[in-house]
Amino acid sequence: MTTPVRRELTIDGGRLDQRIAALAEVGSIDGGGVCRLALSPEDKAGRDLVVGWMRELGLAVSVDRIGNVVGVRPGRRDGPPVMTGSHIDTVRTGGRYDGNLGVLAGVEVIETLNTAGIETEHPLAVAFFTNEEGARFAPDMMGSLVYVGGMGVDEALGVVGIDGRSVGDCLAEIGYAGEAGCGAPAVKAFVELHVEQGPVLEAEGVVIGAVEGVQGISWTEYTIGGVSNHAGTTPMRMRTDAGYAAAAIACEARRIATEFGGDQVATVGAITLKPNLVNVIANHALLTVDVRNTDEATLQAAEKRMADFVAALVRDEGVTITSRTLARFEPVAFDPDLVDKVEAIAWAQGHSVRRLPSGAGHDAQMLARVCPTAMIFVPSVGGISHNVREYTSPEHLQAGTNVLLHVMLDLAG
Ligand code: HGY
Ligand code: MN
Ligand code: MN
Repeated sequence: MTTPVRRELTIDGGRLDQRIAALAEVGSIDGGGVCRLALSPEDKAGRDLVVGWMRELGLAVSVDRIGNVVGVRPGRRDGPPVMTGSHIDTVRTGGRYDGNLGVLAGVEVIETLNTAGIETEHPLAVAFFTNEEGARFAPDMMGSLVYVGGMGVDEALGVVGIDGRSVGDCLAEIGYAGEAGCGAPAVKAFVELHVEQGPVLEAEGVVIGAVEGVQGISWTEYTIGGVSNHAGTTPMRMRTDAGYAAAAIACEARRIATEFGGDQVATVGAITLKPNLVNVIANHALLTVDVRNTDEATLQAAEKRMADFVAALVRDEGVTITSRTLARFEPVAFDPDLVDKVEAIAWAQGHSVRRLPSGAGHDAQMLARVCPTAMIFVPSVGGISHNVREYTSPEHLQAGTNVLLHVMLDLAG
């Protein structure tokens, strides 16, 4: 069957690329990547740039108490907008597309409609949510979680990050401690465009991902206490080695993923030792474990396996270990009708399309709690992300943004 490619409104890919490049200049790091940790001066500069574009396009911009920014374009009638968006904060070694594409594609959709003089029945909105990454302040998707009422705004403002500063202080410092209550405006539907950040679409030569949901996420921080001692004189039987315990947990995380197989992933991304010296047995370790699975029961089994391992480590090594949950979100399924719509519109535009779950967390998984929500993926070259080498071709950026345009038009009437 030939695919019906309709003559239809298309976005301006060059303009989108220019905005992506301009935003990537803010907090740019070697290799073409970006470092704009949430609520940093670089995050502020990025926010100011995007808010400027929103205002130039005539959007009514509001900032809420956790710093979420929403730009609304009126429709023929009032009421909840059809919203798109994502995040512009990045990890320390971020790429220029993670989150940024979703926000700038939304801006491009608005400019395309303005230029074409198209008015929609329902209002449209473009948002960027505070601290999606969670790399500096846990949990991730913090701003959108507060937006949907999953976390109290005062609780979020009180969170202290990895550098000892609070969300509230840093938000005020960058001038984005807004007045608007969180969760306004209510949303009619939410569609987020994002790079896949994994290898699936590229491996299959597919251009558009109709994302069916997001896997469950579990982040735990372990604080390990040992006894510092001389690396040369202390017999092995007399050691209480926090460094060994941290390494053992990292190896168990890998064993769990290997033995569970399937979608199970496990990562120890951060380890710090004290006194962190070549000839001193560590008396302190701080590490994080990130485990994820598309299935909640399996994710819980992985968590229990790790908890049992840690208990045995305390018994056998004599170390003390305390744990703190940094983030815990169950798997989320997106709205089936909206996923169908994404798939149908991608197909009608002549793109190859396949359904898949998201391995990464996204703001959409939070908006799914309050309105029909879906995501559109475009391929990541080499499946690389959270890495300066993150790359998606201009053709694929354009394809994804055109699908977003028409999904939003379809929803907004
Ligand atoms: O961790 C994640 O999946 C997302 O990048 N915050
Ligand atoms: Mn992201
Ligand atoms: Mn990310």
